[in-house]
Amino acid sequence: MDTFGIKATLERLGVKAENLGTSTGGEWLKTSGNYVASYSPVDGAVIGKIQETDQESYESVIQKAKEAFETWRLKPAPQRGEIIRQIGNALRDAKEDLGKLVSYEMGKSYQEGLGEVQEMIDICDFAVGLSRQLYGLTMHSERPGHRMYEQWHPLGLVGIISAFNFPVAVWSWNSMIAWVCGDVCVWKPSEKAPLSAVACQHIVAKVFKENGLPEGISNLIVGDYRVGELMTKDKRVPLISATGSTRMGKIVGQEVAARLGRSLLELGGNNGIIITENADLDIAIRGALFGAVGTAGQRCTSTRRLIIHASVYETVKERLSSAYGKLVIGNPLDEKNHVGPLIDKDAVDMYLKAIEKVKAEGGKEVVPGGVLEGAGYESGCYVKPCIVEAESHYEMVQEETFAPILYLMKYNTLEEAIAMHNGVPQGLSSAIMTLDMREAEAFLSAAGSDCGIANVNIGTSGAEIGGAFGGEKETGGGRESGSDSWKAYMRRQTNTINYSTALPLAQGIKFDI
Ligand code: UN1
Repeated sequence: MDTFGIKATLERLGVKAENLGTSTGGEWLKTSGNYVASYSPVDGAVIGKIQETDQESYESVIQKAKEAFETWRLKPAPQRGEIIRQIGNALRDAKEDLGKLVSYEMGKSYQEGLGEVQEMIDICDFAVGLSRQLYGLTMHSERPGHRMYEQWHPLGLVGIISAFNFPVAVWSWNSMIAWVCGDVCVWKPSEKAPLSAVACQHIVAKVFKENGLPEGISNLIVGDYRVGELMTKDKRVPLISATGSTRMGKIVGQEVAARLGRSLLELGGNNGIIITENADLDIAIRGALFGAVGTAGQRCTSTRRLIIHASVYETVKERLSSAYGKLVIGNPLDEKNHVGPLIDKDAVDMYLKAIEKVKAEGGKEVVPGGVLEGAGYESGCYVKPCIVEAESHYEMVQEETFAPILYLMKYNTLEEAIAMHNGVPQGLSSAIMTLDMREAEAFLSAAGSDCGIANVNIGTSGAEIGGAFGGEKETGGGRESGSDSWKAYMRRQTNTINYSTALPLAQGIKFDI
């Protein structure tokens, strides 16, 4: 089916009916792997097939990447930044097409597909500036005639494991930063959205080629966890940056730790908003609505819990229910629709089971869920965003269900609200809705939110790339994207230089013969 001109889009992006999935840049390797289909949750159609990476082709990729690192690491960082500037421009040219493919392969609205590509463009701009700002400190030596400073050197091969929900942006946060840092990247995208990765690889490979750069700076490998495992267990890959479920992160983290490699983990969230009696309710409702139903609840920053002051609880419940009543669910490429499908039928099953379980635990459906059927919903992946009144200790409320299920809870004191808010295993994003300065500052204080992201009067999702992105506890502790997250992609070297004619030892130690 040619939904909204998707055929022409695929052609322009170089995505075919059958694609190789293993690439070192402009070169694509044939493997002994199976061809696996990528289905669109929008209409259930096969978008294209892709051949999985095998052990042998993985080895070729790693060899090429190692060779490329030898030259790429010596290119001055601002010159590496110039390449990223060109990639940013290539992404600007491809924005509509890539946004549409992301929307079609993943199921998010076209607006959000465009937003995802914009996030890639933004990180390119950030990385270009960063390429002249990879600063180290200078220190005062305790020894006369000595100088101390630190340098940041490229680390080597960076393995990137990304999830289906942001199939391209999260890769770009990692790769653009890693590239200006002088690293080379090996990307294993989600097996649920591999064609968006193929399109990205074509875009960046062209820029590297036009600049006469070698194969191996941008590499792609495709497959399920077994392909990821080749990388996580591989000593030649000093850093693995993995985004996805806490379950996956625990496995990856342990495999990488077993070889004392570095991992950067950005895992599940169970993000809450506290709505106090001093909230601007217009903003609170809009923030909660987008946070809960945007991307059909499939962002790691999606709002899953509302912790509402008793005095405004009923009003929030009513206003939110009425807003849910106006949501239009359907083909995400059609801009009149607010909510698209879940990624696949397994996700639909998990959504249904979560609703059943929370009801069994005592949860009360305020806006009932369910799977949509009939014309336009043939893929079987469209579900109704739902709202459930629940209690913080319920097992389901403690878990991240990657679907549009929103739990409402009531509180009386801010202390109680913060305790409830922090009383889950995850710690990614959080928000408070209040016009009271004391409440806002208490939420942001050391005794407030325990998350990596804490907002005031905006929702939990939709972070800008300029900040460090990630969270605590079972969210994994890693930080990607802006601020000084780049440090994870480099190795720090402390240098002490003696320009005197003596050789004094540190700590005043005497050692004369
Ligand atoms: C994710 O869901 O893994 O903050 C990333 C946001 C987006 C990124 C989400 N900028 O919602």
